[in-house]
Amino acid sequence: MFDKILIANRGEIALRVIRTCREMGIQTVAVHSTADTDAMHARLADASVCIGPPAASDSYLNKVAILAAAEITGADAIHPGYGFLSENADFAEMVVEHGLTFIGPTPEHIRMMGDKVVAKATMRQLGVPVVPGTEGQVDDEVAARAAREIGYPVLIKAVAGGGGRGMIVAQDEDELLEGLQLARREAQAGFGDNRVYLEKYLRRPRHIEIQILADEYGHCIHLGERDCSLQRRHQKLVEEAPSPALDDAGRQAIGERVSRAIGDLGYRGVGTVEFLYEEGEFYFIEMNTRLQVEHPVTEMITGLDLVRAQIEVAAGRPLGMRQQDIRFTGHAIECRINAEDPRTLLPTPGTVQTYHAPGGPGVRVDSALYAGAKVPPYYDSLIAKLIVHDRTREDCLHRLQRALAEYVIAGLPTGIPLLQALAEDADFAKGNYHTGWLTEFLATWHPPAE
Ligand code: MV4
Repeated sequence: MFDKILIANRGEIALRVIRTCREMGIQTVAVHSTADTDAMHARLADASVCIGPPAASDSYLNKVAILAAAEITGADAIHPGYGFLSENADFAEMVVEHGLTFIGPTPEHIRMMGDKVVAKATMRQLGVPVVPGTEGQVDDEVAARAAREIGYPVLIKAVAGGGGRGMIVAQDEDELLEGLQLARREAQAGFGDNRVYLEKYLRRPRHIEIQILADEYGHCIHLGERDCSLQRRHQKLVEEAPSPALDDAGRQAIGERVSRAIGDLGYRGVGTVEFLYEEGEFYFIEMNTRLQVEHPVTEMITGLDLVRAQIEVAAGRPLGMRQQDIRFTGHAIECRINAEDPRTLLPTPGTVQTYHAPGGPGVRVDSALYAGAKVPPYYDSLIAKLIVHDRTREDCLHRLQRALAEYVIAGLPTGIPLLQALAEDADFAKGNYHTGWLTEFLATWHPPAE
């Protein structure tokens, strides 16, 4: 097992990793920018190294500075958290070349899943259902022919895109030809790669993702799904497990397909296989090769520690459990608390004046906040995750309402009022929502007066 792990991240996820390392008896090294000198992750780690100025490109994305920090402190592995360098195959490669372990999949698997077209073709060959569409990039003529076959509306996607960037819907051939031009221009400007492909456009899908865990000996298990349909501009706001749209048989069917495919790939680590789900059908869209923000909902219903599992398989240990050992218990919901205006999505950085986190049965808070903490303007606006667990979805919602009402974060505006409105919404209570639902909700919602 590793003696010392460097965490190449900040905020709540850096704390999350430090906590598991401490339980495993592994020393931790934090890295921080000059804006994060007093940040909780830098204080909580056994050692901490300043790696550069505030801008992420100079600090948390600075590969050389992070490797130097690992070298100086004698770390033997690097945990990338999520975001930043977590899905950067070049960084993973550099880590390995320096004789360290990257706590994640191999650079080859990261690279494979980073190319959305390769990812989709690979998954299709492995028997995972994908959205009908073109095999790869298309010119105008091939696109027009393919679109007639697929049926309009179609969606134009950038090969190098992902996360919803660079997608254009076309209702007919005129819109298609126009959209292809625009999509190529945007893809070239955004990703330096103008290739685009087509898919059948699903109008009101849910976003359901399957959590997998694999060791390097070809064993792979699934840990059920998370329903992440409550998002806006591709920013998830609420995630839950199990999905209100799935039953046990449906879960088992897709879970087995996915875990067989990922096992066949020889993938090692945790991963998330993302699907659109509409009218009882799953359609693969992407695979994330990192630990995700919403991993705690899976931890709550399985009782597992996914960071511990990541560290163990990265150290070359075989999985300590089989699929039949996994039991799903109760229901979990995660709310992302952002320091941003929920209407404009503009960040609202500042200093936390008063802080009181909820607690009690079935309540978990993952956050690096404290009274007096500064929320710098340079990074993601996620400042806390509130996760609640209870026996049924209905009880879980009541617990969520109770916990949100307890939460005090004074000094800067947060998304808590919006989350309270969602937790009391009748459609949400029924589980009746899809990926367009939150945008529709926000069109009529107004923040309560102070
Ligand atoms: C789609 C789609 C409809 N049809 N693909 C957005 C993020 C990217 N990973 C895939 N996305 C979508 N792909 C087809 N063929 C609708 C979306 C989409 C979406 C997906 C998941 C969660 C939220 C979303 C919000 C808008 C659009």
